Amino acid sequence: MNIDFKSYEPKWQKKWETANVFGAEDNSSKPKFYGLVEFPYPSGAGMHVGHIKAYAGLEAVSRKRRMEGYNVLFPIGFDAFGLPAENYAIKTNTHPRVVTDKNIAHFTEQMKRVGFSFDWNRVIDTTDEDYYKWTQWIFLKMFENGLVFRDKTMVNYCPSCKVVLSNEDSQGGKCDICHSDIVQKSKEVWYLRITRYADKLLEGLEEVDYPENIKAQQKNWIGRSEGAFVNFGISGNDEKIKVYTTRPDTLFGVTFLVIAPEHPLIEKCASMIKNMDAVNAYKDECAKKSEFERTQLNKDKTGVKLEGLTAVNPVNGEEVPVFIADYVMVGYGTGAIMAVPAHDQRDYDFAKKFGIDIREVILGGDISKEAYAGDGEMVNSGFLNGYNNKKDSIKRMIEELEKNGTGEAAVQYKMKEWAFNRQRYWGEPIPIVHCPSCGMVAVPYEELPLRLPDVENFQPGEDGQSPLAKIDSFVNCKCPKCGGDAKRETDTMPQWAGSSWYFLRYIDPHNDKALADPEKLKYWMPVDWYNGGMEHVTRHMIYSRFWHHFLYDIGAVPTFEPYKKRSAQGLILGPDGSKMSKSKGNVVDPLEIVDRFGADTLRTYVLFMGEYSAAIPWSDSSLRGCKRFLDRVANLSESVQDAPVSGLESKLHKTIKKVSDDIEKMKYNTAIAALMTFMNDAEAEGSIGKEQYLTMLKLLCPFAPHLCEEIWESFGGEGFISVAQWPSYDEAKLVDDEVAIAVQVNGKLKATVNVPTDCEESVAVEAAKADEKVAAAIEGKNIIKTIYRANKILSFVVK
Ligand code: ANZ
Ligand code: ZN
Repeated sequence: MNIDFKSYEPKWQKKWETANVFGAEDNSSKPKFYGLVEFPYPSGAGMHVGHIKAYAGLEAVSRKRRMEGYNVLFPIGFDAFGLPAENYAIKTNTHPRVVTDKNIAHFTEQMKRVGFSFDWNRVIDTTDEDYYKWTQWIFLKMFENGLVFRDKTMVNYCPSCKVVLSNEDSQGGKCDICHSDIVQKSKEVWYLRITRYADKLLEGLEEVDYPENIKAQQKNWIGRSEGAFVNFGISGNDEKIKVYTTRPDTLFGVTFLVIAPEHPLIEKCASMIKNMDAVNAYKDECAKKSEFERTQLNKDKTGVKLEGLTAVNPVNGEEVPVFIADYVMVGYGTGAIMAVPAHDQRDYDFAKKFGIDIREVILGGDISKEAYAGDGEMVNSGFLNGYNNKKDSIKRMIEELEKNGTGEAAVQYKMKEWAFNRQRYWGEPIPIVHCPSCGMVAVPYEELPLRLPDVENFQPGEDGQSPLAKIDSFVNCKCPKCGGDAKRETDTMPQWAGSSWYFLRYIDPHNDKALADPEKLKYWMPVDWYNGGMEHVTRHMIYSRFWHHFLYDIGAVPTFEPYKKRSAQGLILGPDGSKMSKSKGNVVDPLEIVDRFGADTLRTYVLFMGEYSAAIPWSDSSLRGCKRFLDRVANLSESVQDAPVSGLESKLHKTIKKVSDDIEKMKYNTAIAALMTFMNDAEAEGSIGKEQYLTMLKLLCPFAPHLCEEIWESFGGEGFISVAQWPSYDEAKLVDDEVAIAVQVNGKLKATVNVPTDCEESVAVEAAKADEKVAAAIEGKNIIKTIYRANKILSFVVK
């Protein structure tokens, strides 16, 4: 048996490609399976072993599905717009197109050398104009449907990358790309109105099969909150302060208001505020803090009272002071809160520090010690006195506010609108024209794709302008509506645009009439199983679900949810147990492993190393163990005989069941372990039947397909083992092998009964009592003694 993987691995990769073994069929009567893995960003560094693990999981499932008779779509592509290619282009003065093509070619070669069963006819590249034409098309549909807007706001700006970042890309106050500190900057930017889909994003979670932790993360990210807006008047002025509260029932307990330091009311009421210097100094201080710092619960409370300004409580006419404080965020709710120190800990800490009244309106706590957030009887609360649960009192209070026109029920979301822009070159141009007389005008659909122009200099402009702004021939254009002189938008779309719909394009990657043919979409959608990283749960996963819900609403896709099932792989850590990183020098290069041990060993190892969803350190010795296992499987071909080996029959059927079940549960490690055990058993027997051996190879094929093809061929197997029929097991053979034992009653042989080999006494006794003759012999008598010798005899002494 040839065990030189260097000769047979490339051979089978070529054969698979020539015979198009893994091509998905569009018009098939077979049941379909659409397995999706997160397409890579083709970085200059090439593939990481993490990619291999991320893809090897659904690779095994997809291969099993093909063998089970499914028409499988298991595609791959490249998410290739983005900063690294552009930064590299700036550094080396090479066009990002050139860099990207080179990286894609490198990734492709690497993935092919691992033998993944991707359908290479359907590869997509988000930077391809035939692809981004449709990304722009979706953007224009959203524009048409009022989901796109521009707004001047404070944005997260990375001074080092010179880009405006979404909240998702600047979590913890750090730039996701270069990790520098984010500063707040006022800028007019593009937004997608994702909050309009917040409820649908929540509803959709009810119908999908995602792990609970993923659902919970998405729910938290969306952060639906039910409460009320309440309008406070300002004494001596017509202005109002609108607050958002989840506890309108505590309105009688309000002893001050707090507005965010950036709240526009400060400018509006500047003439009334007597301590503007102190106010401005505080504002400057806040601008330096990240949102993350500001929202830490137990941080020391700071703030400044707006001298000269008092607010009027709409339920009792009471005048209360107004503060600015950084624990109130301008971007959430209305940027203003009614403070109820007796029942909110942040307000409590603030009131203690600034010597403000703490007024109890719900009994049950000890407000001399801390705020009480629980339920209880309402006191000091006018018409709410005597109410004793918050559900009823909130309802009653909202009725009152709505009746008086001083407030209303409201729902807020933590999720903010999606800042949809980058001021860089290597992205999809936003297809909008600014016309002095018509305003913002969509580029006509028939003019898509709006191509990225060629530029010489990729350096971003100062003040966060895109390099596109420097290209007059791109910028100057005619208005599509009135024909007058107009200017093109020069922002490009963010990294997350192209990946928000890519799974749809795989279904029909070359269509130039639609993003995909509706019939094909109907056949293939939804994605049956999507595997990826936990880091994408609240960004890519939410964005793409949002786009999909929108496309569903305009009738462009046939399913509401894009992904039926989602799973996540765990990281591969460096051999030292820390995260793999270049700086630590603990990165394992997958291609080096392929060269030294073979693709099959690498594939088997990344799935064998431990629980799939866990973070596991790389281990060379365990890798070698996988190599030895595969070599022994190959060597076992020397011990093959025609007839099945009876001692292996039951074991084989148990292995079929175990491997089949475990792959479905992503318990790849125990599936591979079961195959190892079976191989040990076969070695111990000294021989294995040909059919038994080939069955074992079929089970191993999803993990180590090259070796299995090679052996299959040498045994004259028909076609490719990669599409041979997946083995099924015989229930009857799952039971342990049986032996016949003699059953005596008071020394007389009454029967021989079949019991499992080596079974315990209690099992043998049950089996014996079930026999008619034995039952008759002991009927109505007491068993005073049983003597049992496993696999031989069971003897009852009765009286
Ligand atoms: C009065 C009150 C009394 C509140 C009480 C809570 C308890 P979620 O669940 O997160 O929506 N809040 C509102 N806007 C805020 C902002 N921009 N920055 C910081 N805090 C803000 O919580 C909403 C609650 O958080 C609101 O309800 C408000 O405080 C505060 F016993 O109003 B509450
Ligand atoms: Zn015009």
